[in-house]
Amino acid sequence: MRTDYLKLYFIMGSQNFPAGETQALQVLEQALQGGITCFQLREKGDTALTGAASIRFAQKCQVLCHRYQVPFIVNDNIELALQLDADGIHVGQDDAAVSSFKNKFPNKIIGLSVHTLSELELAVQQDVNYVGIGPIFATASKNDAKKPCGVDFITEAKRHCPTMPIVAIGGITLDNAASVLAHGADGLSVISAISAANDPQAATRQFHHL
Ligand code: 3NM
Repeated sequence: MRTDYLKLYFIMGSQNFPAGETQALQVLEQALQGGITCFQLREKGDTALTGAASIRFAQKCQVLCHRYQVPFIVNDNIELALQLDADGIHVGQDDAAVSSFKNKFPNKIIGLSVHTLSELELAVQQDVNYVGIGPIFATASKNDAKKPCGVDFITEAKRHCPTMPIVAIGGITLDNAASVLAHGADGLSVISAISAANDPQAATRQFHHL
């Protein structure tokens, strides 16, 4: 996988927007115009779309991503990723084990969330393409987020497994993003810094000028 895909990795689902799906698609297009380098559809939680509506929404996101030549990654939902022939799949520690689906995604991007050095070592053994490390800072975007690990953990993780690409996540804003990169992250992953910005396209652009 090209590590530069991780540089500015936007994540969202319709549940992240007061006006739901319509607003989600508008913001995704603005983020693509602003220069996000990867997108993950994370349709999760009580208000998430389900069934045919969730598939239609995912397809619309995928079409937009491909128009801007940005990888379209699906969070957690193996079936949906296969059905849409997504560019990749991202799973957490409580989701399906990478070994249980890896052979179904040849030449696709596989990402795994890790929170400890031992989880990181396992990710290396499982030969995933990148790890998400977080939450770096406190976040309101994930109900069951763990305690923030701080930027120093990124440096520790990079020292421990220098070849594994790391995308940092959790509470990342324009104000703290430079420090996250300075501590060794290959990329930044955000929800609210773009989804809740007054001008999502401008906010996205600003991340490229840190
Ligand atoms: N995963 P925001 S934190 C989706 O720690 C997600 O693994 C996390 O949202 C983890 O940029 C998080 O608004 C939410 O803080 C990130």
